[in-house]
Amino acid sequence: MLLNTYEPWKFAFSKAVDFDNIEKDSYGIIGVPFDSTTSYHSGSRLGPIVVREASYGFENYNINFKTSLDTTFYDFGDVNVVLGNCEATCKIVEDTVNELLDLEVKPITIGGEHSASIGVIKALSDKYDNLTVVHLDAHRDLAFDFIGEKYSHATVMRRAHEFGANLVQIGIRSSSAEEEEFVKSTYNIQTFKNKDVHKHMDAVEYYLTNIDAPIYLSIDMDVFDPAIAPAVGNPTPGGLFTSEVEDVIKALSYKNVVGIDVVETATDRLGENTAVCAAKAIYDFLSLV
Ligand SMILES: [Mn+2]
Repeated sequence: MLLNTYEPWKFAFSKAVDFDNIEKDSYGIIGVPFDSTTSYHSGSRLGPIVVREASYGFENYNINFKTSLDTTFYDFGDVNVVLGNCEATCKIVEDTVNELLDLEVKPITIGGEHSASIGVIKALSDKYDNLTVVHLDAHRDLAFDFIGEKYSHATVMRRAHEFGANLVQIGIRSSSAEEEEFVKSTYNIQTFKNKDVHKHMDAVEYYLTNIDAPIYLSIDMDVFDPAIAPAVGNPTPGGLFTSEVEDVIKALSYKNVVGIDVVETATDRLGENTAVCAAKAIYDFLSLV
């Protein structure tokens, strides 16, 4: 082959996009290069670039799961975000995801800050009754508003809950008193804290396997321990190991997963740990479905 086909701005193994012949029931990657409400470590607007580039480190055969990545998926590029305007960006993401759903393509979103998920979850909760969001994160992201803003990386799951989604929060190890009160006042938020995962992974898998609803998987990269994935908006010690996140993805691969996102990778360095782990989560999911 004389032509160089390495295309680092598209996720590795993705199929060339031909809008007249998009395969139904496939997956579609979109990037959301946005980080305007970040409160601590900024830089996740570069997540889509570094995560795609990191995807070229993996083999087509996935030895952990004894399977090859043969699922049809596309990389549609990045949405046009409105830097400085989270609400407008969420609306653009929602409209873009609705276009994917019209094509019968399930969204895989690469952030960007976690607010990238708001528009995706809005579109999916409009389409599916009883959507359940499986949310891997160090934080609950259940604040009603954050510094006066309703559309923020810290309010994502509160908006999702308002849209009618059930929540399963996994890896939690940081929260406010108000968020804990809110969780107690509702019936449809299930919590597995970081130590629940470390000590009782079988209980987590059992719970996930018994969900009888369309599932959306949202992975904030800060769910990993900072020793594994340090370049995130809010690093928090005591996080999950790579193998634990693999187990969650494996358990969900038997279910009706209607979309996923991997957000909060905040680095400008190619080959950085966090970007590699984020790309691996997407690669593992696509290998299993
Ligand atoms: Mn978080």
